Amino acid sequence: MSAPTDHRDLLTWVRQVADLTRPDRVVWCDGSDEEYRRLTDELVGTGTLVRLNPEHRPASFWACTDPTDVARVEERTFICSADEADAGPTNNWVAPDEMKRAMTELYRGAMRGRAMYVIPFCMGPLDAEDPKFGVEITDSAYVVASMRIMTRMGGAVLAAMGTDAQYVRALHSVGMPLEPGEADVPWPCSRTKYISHFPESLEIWSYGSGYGGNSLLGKKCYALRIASVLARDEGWLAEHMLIIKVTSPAGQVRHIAGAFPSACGKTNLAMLDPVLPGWKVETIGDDIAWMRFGPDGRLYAVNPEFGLFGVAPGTDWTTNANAMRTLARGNAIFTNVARTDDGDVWWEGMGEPPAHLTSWTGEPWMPSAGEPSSHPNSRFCVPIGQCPTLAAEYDDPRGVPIDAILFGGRRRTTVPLVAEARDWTHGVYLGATLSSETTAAAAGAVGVVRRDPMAMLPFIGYHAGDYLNHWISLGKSAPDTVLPKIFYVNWFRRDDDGGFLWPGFGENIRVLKWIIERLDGRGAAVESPIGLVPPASAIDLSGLSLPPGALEAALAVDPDEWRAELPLITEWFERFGGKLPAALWAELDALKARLG
Ligand code: SAT
Ligand code: MN
Repeated sequence: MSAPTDHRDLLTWVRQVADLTRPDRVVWCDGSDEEYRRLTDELVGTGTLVRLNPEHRPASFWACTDPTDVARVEERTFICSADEADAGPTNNWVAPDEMKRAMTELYRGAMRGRAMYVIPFCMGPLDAEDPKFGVEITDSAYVVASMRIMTRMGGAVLAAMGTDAQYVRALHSVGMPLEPGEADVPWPCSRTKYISHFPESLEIWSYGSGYGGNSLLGKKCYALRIASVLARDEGWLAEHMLIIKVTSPAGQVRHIAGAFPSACGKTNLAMLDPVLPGWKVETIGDDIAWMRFGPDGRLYAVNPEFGLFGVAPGTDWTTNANAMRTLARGNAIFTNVARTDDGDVWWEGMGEPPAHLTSWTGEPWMPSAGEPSSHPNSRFCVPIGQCPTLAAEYDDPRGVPIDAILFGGRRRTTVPLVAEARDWTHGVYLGATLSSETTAAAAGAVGVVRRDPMAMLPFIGYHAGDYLNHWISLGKSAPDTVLPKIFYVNWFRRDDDGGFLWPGFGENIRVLKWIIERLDGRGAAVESPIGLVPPASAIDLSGLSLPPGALEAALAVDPDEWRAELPLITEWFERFGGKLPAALWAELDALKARLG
């Protein structure tokens, strides 16, 4: 196919990659329906996708990965800045030359026997003042089909790039060339994996994995790791945050952004179905927020993505009806969930399991099986445009003005349901010390408490100390009265028997209502050592009956539990050496003094 662009640099790069990787053919992706049909037909042919029953799941597909390729691989993720100090203590680092030398050998001939797809894409609306372009080259048609759901991609993007637009070069190979006559497997991938970022030259090199977070390079690799570096240099924020629009019964509109680690309920909160009468929550984003200061000094947020890549297990009509409605409209790719005998999907959390399923590993499965039918990090990938609660402002390149920022983690103890920061710097401190139990979204142990600053630990593309400094310094560009107010939330606190103290999901509107009352200067709050906490009477419980004392226990700030956190926070801050902002040490000292 002749190249449909006169972009010199792009043409040169595509030729260089093809010369190195030796694909059978080069395909420039136009993003059309016809192309999507062709690619998904091919993927059905190779067994990567199984077409689901259109009566249940119109135009939707089921995929199962290789059982070793199910999540992000943080151990194999590298920030290859020129200077090691710029990657900092929380990232793996290899010198860019060395990494490129090693990966060039891996890429040599890596696409033999396969097609090489060129995907022009744009993160955020194409009509933005400064559209953020990328081009992903991949040998995976699954990646092309998924990128079509997750990003604005294809011919219109290539046209908008003209002959010289700047773009991020994102190179991906599953690392499994095919010898002549060799049959493909449904999920090609390599045992060797690298997810490498070159922030200075705006490049991403990914090798060996087909799993979303490792292969859909517009998402975590570009929109967080590379974009966080651009944001540092250009004075904005690229964050792992959902964005919602909340309208009160009186018609007052507020916008809230919220950072939570992977698999901690961001998609559910982004589509919250409020239980309180008259309240409305609309969705703008469920995973990534790009935030810039507007001419009025306020912080405006845009969702750079075009689709949802949500955790399937636990998603159901009771927990997230709007996700279920979004999926019911079809056009979805489900990965690593179970399939029913009549061509629907099923996962844990959907109520009673059918008598028989095909599990995510492709085996027959029955409810008596000792193992879940779906992988705990199984995902649905679906266009966000199908979400019934999508806000009209979703597509607005100016974004929405953020009134409040939530930082949240998954903690069984210690952290109360909600607390308000005293000011911006204290809020940055709360974000910097955010902690959460690890989940199946990344390879490794699950349930271990780790610090996860702003839920960005695996996604900060530079030194985490510099990142926290960036947050502190942005707070100086506007008075506290126009900056978003910062809150810390924990939906996951447990009682002594291990039960959740707070019901979560649609009931979380009760917490959002208190937060909004605080924005308005109303809403009761009491001082605690860690911030302003509502008395139980300040949370609207109308229509909800909780066990006696449960809300009080969910809101409790126990000085002993917090004293036990102090050495952990100190140890965490010490990892940053001289780069931790002095203002954050001062916040820790003040907390120590308050705890006595
Ligand atoms: O796998 S992704 O990185 O895309 C999702 C997540 O872990 O947040
Ligand atoms: Mn995420």
